[in-house]
Amino acid sequence: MPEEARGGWFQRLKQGLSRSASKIGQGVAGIFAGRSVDDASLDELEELLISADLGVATAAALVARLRAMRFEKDAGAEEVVGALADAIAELLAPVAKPLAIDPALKPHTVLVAGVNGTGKTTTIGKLAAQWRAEGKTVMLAAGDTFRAAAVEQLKIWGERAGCPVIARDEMGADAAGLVFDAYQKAKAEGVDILIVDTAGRLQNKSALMDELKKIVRVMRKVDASAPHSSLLVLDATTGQNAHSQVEVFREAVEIDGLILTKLDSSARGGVLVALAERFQLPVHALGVGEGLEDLRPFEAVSFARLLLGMEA
Ligand SMILES: Nc1nc2c(ncn2[C@@H]2O[C@H](COP(=O)(O)OP(=O)(O)O)[C@@H](O)[C@H]2O)c(=O)[nH]1
Ligand SMILES: [Mg+2]
Repeated sequence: MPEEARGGWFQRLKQGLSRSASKIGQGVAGIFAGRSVDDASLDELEELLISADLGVATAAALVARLRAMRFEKDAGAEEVVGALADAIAELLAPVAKPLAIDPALKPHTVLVAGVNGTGKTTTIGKLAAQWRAEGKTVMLAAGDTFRAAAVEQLKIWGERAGCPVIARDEMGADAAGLVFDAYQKAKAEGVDILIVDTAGRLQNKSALMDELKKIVRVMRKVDASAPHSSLLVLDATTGQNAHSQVEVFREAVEIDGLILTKLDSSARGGVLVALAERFQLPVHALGVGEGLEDLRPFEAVSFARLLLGMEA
């Protein structure tokens, strides 16, 4: 990756995490100013982490790690932040896994689920563009059939990325039927990757979940192991509601990885740490903007450091 592109990426991530970073950074500085690292100060640190979206269980687990460490008598905020960054990076490392595509599958199918507005369609566009740049053939299925704008948006991304978009013109068309047709077509054409966009409206949860289940069922008629990747897209500015989104979608689909978006805009980065600790689902990538290049693999160490206001 060119240094400039890296710089741009980290700059945007850093900017997006700056609210969390200053909250935690200043909080730690305040707690440990002129005080030693002891039970009372670590209790305060635990409270601070909870208030920074890390959640009760995750904050307790992280602080337990620090309690087990021996800090020097004169250790201050800097040592605590360093130790905390290490503990967070260690917690995040097992979930930092890029999305793996099986080249033997033609197509490898990727189902993309999530609440409306979290960034599913945008993420699909970015993934398609990246895979196209690697020389893979990609097809998109416009499974969000309820809004004309959603189909249009996917078509625009398809054009940008250079891949066909399978869509139906009538609104409210049967999404599962469309996905089935797209899958057959992708298979017949030997396409490398089929990405399936889905609807995410939550006003009728059971209808939404039924539709997702139906999409999975028809995909399994083509290949019993499909969908080969089921991604849940979460908006990182959401906060604690992300937890219930994971739970709700997992009832319908076997989610096997997360993508977090909007890490460039006042993201609640602590939520990602809490999700990692609680669900241990792979975090494949982070979105830091609306452009084709703004999706990158998730890196545990740099994320932990930026979250605490340290240099990446
Ligand atoms: N700042 C920012 N905006 C994003 C990101 N990803 C998506 N968006 C924007 O969020 C809005 C909803 O995205 P969309 O892909 O339509 O969400 P969907 O309803 O889940 O398909 C759009 O305005 C996108 O441009 C991101 O990583 N950063
Ligand atoms: Mg969409």
